[in-house]
Amino acid sequence: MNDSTTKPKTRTRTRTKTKVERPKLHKVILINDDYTPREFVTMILKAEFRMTEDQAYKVMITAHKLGSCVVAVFTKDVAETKATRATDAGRAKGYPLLFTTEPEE
Ligand code: TYC
Repeated sequence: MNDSTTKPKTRTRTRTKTKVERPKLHKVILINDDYTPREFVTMILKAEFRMTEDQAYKVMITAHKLGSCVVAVFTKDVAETKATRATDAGRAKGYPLLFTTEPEE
């Protein structure tokens, strides 16, 4: 008696399932401070985040009153680049204006 008579032949097949996950979006958050002029914050929001005067003013005043405000959501790279550019624009004028980022739930 040999192996072929005693053992049922089985084969394992491997299937690859490709899973595409949506990249997590990241929030850009505007942080309030006591020194940056309101008009400057509004101007930066318009320039860097393509907001209208109305939208920019609402975001600025929300951060002013509550301490922070979500500006917009982007892919990680775009959020970080925009937050850095906007923060640097304030620093160039000597303001402590700060934009941070955090991943969405
Ligand atoms: N609090 C600032 C002022 O009274 C204005 C301001 C608003 C600054 C929002 C930063 O994220 C900010 N001049």
